[in-house]
Amino acid sequence: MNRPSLVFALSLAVMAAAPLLAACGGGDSDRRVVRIVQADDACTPAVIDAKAGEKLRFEVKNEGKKDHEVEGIDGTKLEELLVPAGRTRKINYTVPGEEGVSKIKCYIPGGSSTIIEVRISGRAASSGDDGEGDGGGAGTRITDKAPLDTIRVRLSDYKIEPERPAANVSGPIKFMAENVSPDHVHELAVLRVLEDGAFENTGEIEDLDPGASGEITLDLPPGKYVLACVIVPGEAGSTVDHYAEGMHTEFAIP
Ligand SMILES: [Cu+2]
Repeated sequence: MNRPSLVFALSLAVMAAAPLLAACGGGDSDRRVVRIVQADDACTPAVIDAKAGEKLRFEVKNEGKKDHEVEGIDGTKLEELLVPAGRTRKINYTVPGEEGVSKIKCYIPGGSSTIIEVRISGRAASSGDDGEGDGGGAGTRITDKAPLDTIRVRLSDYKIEPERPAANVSGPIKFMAENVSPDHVHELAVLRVLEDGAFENTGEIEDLDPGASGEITLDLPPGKYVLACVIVPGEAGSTVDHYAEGMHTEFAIP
């Protein structure tokens, strides 16, 4: 997976571009711009070197034909960001203050994925903290409206079983997921199937430990959906791709 020469070349490209981009960045001018390019088979770079406490601005360019997402995993505080095919979106990220590795998952829901490692070294000479990212994101159908229907979903190794294959109505639907696995973390992603077959990730109950439960209410229009666990190798201690192992099932909103 590691291709040092490619990563090095991309790092040079980022360094060359940073001053130009920073010059018109207004309040974000103190952030180092890091470009992430999404293709339908993988994202690059696979490794980003950063200083502890450094302020970054990811410019995520989707050069593929399918919608992609990026999100922090295993404790990385980077909210989900949906990048539609052909678009570029930006999100700010402040590197943790200690040495180590932060992981960012770059993926097509139900498709290819890349775990990008942010390798953190030393300390950056920086001051202040303007908080987390400013990007929009996936999961924008999360609502606090009162649910009109509730669906219980059982997560196991490696199956995803809703109590019914469809909701009774459209609108705010509450999903209650229980991970009955004795030893694996699972999650529930509610993916809306778009006309071209791509997925919109409407919301997720993330990283449920063995035996844990969680819930989320999503305001869902009628249509075809897929309930899935999108944990990939390298995420949450997993060595397998949960979607590929069978953790997806069709669901419908009437
Ligand atoms: Cu899973």
